[in-house]
Amino acid sequence: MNRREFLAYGALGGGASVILGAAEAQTATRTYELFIEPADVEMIDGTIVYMLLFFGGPPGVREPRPVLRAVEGETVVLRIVNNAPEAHRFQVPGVTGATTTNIAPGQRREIRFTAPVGGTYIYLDPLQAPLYRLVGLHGAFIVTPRNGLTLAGSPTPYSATSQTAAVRAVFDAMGTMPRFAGDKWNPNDIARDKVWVFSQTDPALNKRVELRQSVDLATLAANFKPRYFTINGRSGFDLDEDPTVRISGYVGQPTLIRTINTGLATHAPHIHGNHCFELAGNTTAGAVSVRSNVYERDVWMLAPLDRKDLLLPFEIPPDIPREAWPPVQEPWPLRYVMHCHTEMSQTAGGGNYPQGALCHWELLGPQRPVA
Ligand SMILES: [Cu+2]
Repeated sequence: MNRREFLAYGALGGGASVILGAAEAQTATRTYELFIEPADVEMIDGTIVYMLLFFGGPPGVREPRPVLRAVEGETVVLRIVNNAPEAHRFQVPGVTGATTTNIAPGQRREIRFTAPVGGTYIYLDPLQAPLYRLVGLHGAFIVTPRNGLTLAGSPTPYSATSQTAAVRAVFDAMGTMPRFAGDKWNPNDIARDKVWVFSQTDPALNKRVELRQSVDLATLAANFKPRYFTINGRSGFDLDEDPTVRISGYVGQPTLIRTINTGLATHAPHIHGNHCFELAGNTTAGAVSVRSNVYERDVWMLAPLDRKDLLLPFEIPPDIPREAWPPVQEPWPLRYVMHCHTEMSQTAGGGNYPQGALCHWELLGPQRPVA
């Protein structure tokens, strides 16, 4: 082990969702460096937990759990260095070529693969699954479509070849129908494209890995007792102002939320104030599955390794009577909770509520100010 990084709570996740790889236009390649390393991570209650994390980003950048982004068809070059004391692997499930064999301690590996169709993917260490993924070796891989426009010209997060009529109808409705007056979804506005990686941590399991004790994979799930439930590595009060998680905007600014569950517990996120449109999920083989029937979700199920993309429409909250809109006595912004209906996930350290996986979104005003 070269060294062990200490991650104070405030240092986690900031800005990670805006990292773009070093794009070389002529060759259409995108290069990232990933370092697999131990870290001492401070949880919301001050407890220090041993984790194994991916650090990195474009060459020279070093963020914990970086969000990797690429455009469909680009060649993605990953330079992976294992600075952990045991062997690890890298994989993007469902993406051809995005996998390594064992990388021994101190070794580096370079892989190249073609970015698949637009959508949300997970990268992780598949070795001794689910062990190393639970101990922290996971992250999000986001692919932007080369052509994401609908037939009517509305931008979407999905490649024209994988769009469904139902998903096209949602994006064509934004900014067009009275119910969704305002803007189209904007793929170039990073504030309208959120990545929420839900994960769970059992410090006792991490401790066993730190001490290099054996873990019985057959009984791991039965013995897994998560005490921390995080989104992008944070929980509770620390999520309140996390720029990668917080959603803020005016009525008429639809926002994509890419939700991922890298843990072992099933989540059931619930957003108050608006219903979300469930746009896409994943097949069991890991491919992107764009929905042919788009449901309005109050709560959506997020099983282990699920990825689900939801569109928060930023419509006028339907529980406010139109005669009372816009409110004059309520101060702006109007804030609505996002919590998870798997109740234990709302706690930290064995019961501290509400210090788990919950946050809010906010309406800054009835419409975007004219620039
Ligand atoms: Cu609820």
